[in-house]
Amino acid sequence: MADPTASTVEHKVTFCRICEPLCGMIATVEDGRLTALRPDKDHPLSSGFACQKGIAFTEVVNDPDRVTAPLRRTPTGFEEVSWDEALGDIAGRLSAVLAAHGPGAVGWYMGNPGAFSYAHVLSALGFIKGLGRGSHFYTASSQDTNSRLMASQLLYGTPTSVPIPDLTRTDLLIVMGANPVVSHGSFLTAPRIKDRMHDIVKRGGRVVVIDPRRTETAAMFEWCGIVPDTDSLLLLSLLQVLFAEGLADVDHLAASADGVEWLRAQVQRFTPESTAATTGIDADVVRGLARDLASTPRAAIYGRLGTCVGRYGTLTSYLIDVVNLVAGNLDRPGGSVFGGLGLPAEQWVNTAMGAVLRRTYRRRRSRIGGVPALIGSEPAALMAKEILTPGQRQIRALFISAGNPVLSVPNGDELESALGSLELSVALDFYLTETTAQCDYVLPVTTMYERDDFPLTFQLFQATPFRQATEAVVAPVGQSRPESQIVGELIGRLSGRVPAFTALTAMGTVMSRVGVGVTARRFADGIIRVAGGGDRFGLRRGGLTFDRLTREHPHGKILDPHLGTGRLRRVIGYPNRRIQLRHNAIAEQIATLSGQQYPADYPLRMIGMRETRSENSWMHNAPLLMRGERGHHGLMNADDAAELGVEDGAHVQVTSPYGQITVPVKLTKDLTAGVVALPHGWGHKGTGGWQLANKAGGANVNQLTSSDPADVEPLSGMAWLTGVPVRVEPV
Ligand SMILES: Nc1nc2c(c(=O)[nH]1)N[C@H]1C(S)=C(S)[C@@H](COP(=O)(O)OP(=O)(O)OC[C@H]3O[C@@H](n4cnc5c(=O)[nH]c(N)nc54)[C@H](O)[C@@H]3O)O[C@H]1N2
Ligand SMILES: Nc1nc2c(c(=O)[nH]1)N[C@H]1C(S)=C(S)[C@@H](COP(=O)(O)OP(=O)(O)OC[C@H]3O[C@@H](n4cnc5c(=O)[nH]c(N)nc54)[C@H](O)[C@@H]3O)O[C@H]1N2
Ligand code: SF4
Ligand SMILES: [Mo]
Repeated sequence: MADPTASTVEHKVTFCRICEPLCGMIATVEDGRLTALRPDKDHPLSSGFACQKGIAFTEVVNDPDRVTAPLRRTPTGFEEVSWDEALGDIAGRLSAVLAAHGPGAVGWYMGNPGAFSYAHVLSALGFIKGLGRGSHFYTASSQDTNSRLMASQLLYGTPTSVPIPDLTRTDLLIVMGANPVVSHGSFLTAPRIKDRMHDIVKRGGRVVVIDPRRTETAAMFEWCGIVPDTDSLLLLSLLQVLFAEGLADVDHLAASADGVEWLRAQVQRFTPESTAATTGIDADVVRGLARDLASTPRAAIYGRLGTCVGRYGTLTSYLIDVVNLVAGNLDRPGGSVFGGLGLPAEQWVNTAMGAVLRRTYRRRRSRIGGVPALIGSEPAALMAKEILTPGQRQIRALFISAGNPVLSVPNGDELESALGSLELSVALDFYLTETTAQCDYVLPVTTMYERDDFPLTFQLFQATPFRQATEAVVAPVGQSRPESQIVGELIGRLSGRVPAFTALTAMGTVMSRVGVGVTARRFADGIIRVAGGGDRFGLRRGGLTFDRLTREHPHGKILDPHLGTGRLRRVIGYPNRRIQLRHNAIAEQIATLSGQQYPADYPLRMIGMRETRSENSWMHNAPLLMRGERGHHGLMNADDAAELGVEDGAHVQVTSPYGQITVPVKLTKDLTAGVVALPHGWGHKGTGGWQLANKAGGANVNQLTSSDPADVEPLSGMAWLTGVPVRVEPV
């Protein structure tokens, strides 16, 4: 007879969704509770690798500090309320705001983890856009990728065509402003990315890292130090050499791009000798790199966060692609190539989408600062001012899901106090953070292991074309609910008051309870089915569906050993299917490059720094990751420190024109002179409910960054997060 006290233990195949490689995981579930996570040896790409954060996620799921019931703020702290009460009050107050001020008074900020849940993205977007014209939508991408997307919009006519390095075939990888050994790769889904880079060297190739810091990646390969925020000049010099030395791939250029002569004229004056003093890179090194890029048949430059968040993010990203193009490495095996979903009629999809997105970009501007709205989202750096500045479209109600903008967006203090002035603020999160603790309601959401998933956002960036989907491995903890369900209930309650929602509910799409989740899943299933490898709704026998992926290919399925090339015409969104090099906006940016001045009393430059055991702001409450009394500290060049009388481990005051923090610094030789590296995501000052994180504390580096509209990158709305002028003083 079965022992009724015996526990059931299951091992469920799934994958991690903290960062972009999406490593395979095996979840141990005992009596319905997640008790352990270990790397999946049978995952075809991550093959037994997972990092410490992935393993530590059990502690997040079961965190005693986790919010597992709806919370309402009262003058004396948060109180638990029922879902019905919370949603009823939110819907009522939102309706009042809408009735009095219209959709322009409502905003939604979706943070980074949102991008890892297809249902979250689709429901948040559907909700805020469904409210009507004028509503405000923000994502973490204005602190992360918008400049990269903008460069694609200019070059290829659509922000969604973003090339990635053909990692598995390249023989020369130039990594600019990325630290994949710590970040595990970004805008690039490549499990075991460190091994993949070592493979390049093993097959006789090279990896060169251009970075102000000799990072964990640079230390393993070749390092070329650069002065922060000067990459555009380096890239212009690479182009100057490629043209001047006759190394440009003129046939490829003529066949695929318009504006080549214009480009040649733009770069002419940027000889390596003329830029060396500003970039800190010798002319010989630049010439060598240009020659290697042109003569190595399989070579690629790859830029990421460090090249996106300077004052010239769009220009730098644009120039990275242009160097790849001119050196003959764009859309070629081992070069910089375009992933894709393998949709039928791909080029028509891109043309149509490009036309719509370019039109939105031309027409929609932020109320404050007049910055164009790339991919329909506004610059989060301006969110506080949108809340605080009276007038039409002033934000009075704000939803924040999967984000901690008080720590992640420039001028955290300004945003924190702005949140307090809202008529309604609602967070969808499982922690009380520096941000969510300022909200009227905190609605508890499921973690990634409590929901099904298909990583829709990351399909385009896979170094090896691959599909994996998962079902939830445990039931929602406590009263938590998936975001899509919460949104569905709100839509149901707003029906009759918001026209689009009334239509949706009337159409028979049951937009209450699980309705939105089901609709989103149908959409994801539809994408899987029409995309490469899909069953094309029955036309292709044995092809993939969402269900078939989870049931028959739980460890995922490689679709192709390599990315496709020769795809340029299909990924371009311009009707003439050619790359457009010539843009007045680019010429204007190039013209301002040499004239940049820094205020004299801020002689140093601040850069960011990601840490192996952090994920932005939100994994500082997991004991496994905080072992060894971990805390916040910056890095300083040892010679700079000696000059200022700063000792190793000492606390220093860092001051920028925008704010001031105090932080301990370690001294290092592995940093370009004049540079201070400060990790973001710290500054847990006790307002949140994560006790271990609060104990670790730290400073909010985004007190040093600017939320002035004049400091937002004008083409893409990107926040300016690197190369910020600072002064350091011992305390
Ligand atoms: N462990 C860990 N992994 C993460 C995260 C995390 O917080 N922790 N965050 C995730 C997220 S949200 C993202 S977007 C990705 C980011 O992924 P990456 O871009 O690979 O990671 P970063 O560490 O931000 O790398 C940026 C690099 O640019 C350098 N840099 C700064 N300024 C400049 C400059 O002006 N020029 C050049 N050439 N380099 C510069 C920095 O020194 C740094 O090494 O990482 C993801 N993965
Ligand atoms: N100075 C400086 N600032 C930066 C950066 C930098 O390099 N330097 N990097 C920028 C970058 S690249 C990024 S992406 C942003 C990140 O900025 P944000 O996305 O605003 O903040 P995170 O710290 O990632 O916080 C994520 C929040 O989501 C919650 N969460 C986790 N999983 C889920 C989920 O499944 N659902 C929901 N609803 N909530 C969830 C966590 O509890 C946490 O509160 O920071 C940016 N800010
Ligand atoms: S590298 Fe990223 S995806 Fe892989 S286990 Fe670590 S956190 Fe998860
Ligand atoms: Mo990011």
